[in-house]
Amino acid sequence: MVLKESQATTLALFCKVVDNFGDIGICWRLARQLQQEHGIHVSLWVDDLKSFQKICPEVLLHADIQQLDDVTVHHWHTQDGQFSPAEIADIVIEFFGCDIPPGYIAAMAERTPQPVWINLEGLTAEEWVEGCHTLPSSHPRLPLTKYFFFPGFTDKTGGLLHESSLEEQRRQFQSDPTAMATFLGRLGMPVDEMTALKVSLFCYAHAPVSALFDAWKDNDQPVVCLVPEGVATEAVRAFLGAEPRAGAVGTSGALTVNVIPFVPQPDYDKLLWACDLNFVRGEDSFVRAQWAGKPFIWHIYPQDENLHHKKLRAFLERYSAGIESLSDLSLAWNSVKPVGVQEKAGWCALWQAFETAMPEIVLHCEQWQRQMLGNGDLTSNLLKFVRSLGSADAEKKV
Ligand code: TRH
Repeated sequence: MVLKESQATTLALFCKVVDNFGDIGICWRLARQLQQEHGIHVSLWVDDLKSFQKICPEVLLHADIQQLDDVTVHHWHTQDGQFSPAEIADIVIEFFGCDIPPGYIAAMAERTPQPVWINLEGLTAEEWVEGCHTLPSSHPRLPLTKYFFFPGFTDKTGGLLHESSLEEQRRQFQSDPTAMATFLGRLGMPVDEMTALKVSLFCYAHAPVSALFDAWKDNDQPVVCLVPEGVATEAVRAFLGAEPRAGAVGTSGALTVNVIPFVPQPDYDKLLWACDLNFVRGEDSFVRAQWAGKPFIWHIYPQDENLHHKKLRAFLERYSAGIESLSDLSLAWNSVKPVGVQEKAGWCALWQAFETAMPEIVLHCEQWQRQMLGNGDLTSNLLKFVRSLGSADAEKKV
């Protein structure tokens, strides 16, 4: 890839929102970081503006093209369309094997110099990733090569998304109890509950939420569970005996459940930072919880033939550092080691063991963060890789 000195590097990022918001959550983060920290002109192509708007309320639903945080956002609503080589970016990223429009690919082949084409894959802790990271794949018909880029937890992978100012922002927020209380208060959490164990809950609908609620009701110290609207609706409705709309709140025994609004993405980080324990899911909230420096429990996205069980075990093998109660609760939460719904004693025991280990887990979180930061951040690693493919000219530009 030879880039002209006089022009800024351009990058097109294609994102198909398969389900939920995770895919656009990751791509939006990546797009902003490329633009803000590396001065790259990013065009983000996304097929589902409604999902995008959930995490970024500034998104206009009916705009074909819009400018958001200096990123050009294209509503990608068709596979048709012709492109000229001049319209093709220097770097083209398809997220998770989404099909780039054939007209765009044809123009990529005609462009001189050719763009660097990357398929950004999903995150997994499995070992095979290290062998596949950065592997090339030739296009069956056109003179184009696509490279597979894997995020991951080791220095033989692309690492994790992490903005350069994230640590500083988190530390500032967490060292300011008033800011944290004001933030939680804005979400609807009463001031007199600030001393309770604060838990945020983000999971898929099949998580055993009611079983955990039952265990929390009997907890020694009060637990406040903050649930964004639209999450775990059945269990929350059953607990509250009312519609789980933002603002709804109910208490039973030691447990208070507060339904909070689904917040914009930057506020979600603050929610993770402000809570003592976070239940997260999928990929993006899972990674953000690792940067929050607080204990977390991951609900993994379910896959056919229980493939996700393998992925969960692979992560726990790397992460849990022999803290048994952390693995046990994680496996039960994902029904890998099922605890019967009625087995309240089982859930109470799992929870109590985990709660006791929380101080140890907090220390472990810090150590894990340092280890992950040692792998570099995904955006910088990706650009380093692009540079390694390019000429000396390209090196100066990226
Ligand atoms: O939405 P998800 O379930 O996404 C998943 C994963 O990306 C998974 O890998 C993918 O294959 C699957 O979708 C189809 O969970 P995830 O990844 O945590 O993304 C949620 C996003 O929503 C994340 O960017 C954080 C954001 N969010 C907010 O902005 N505000 C909120 O209040 C909440 C709860 C989340």
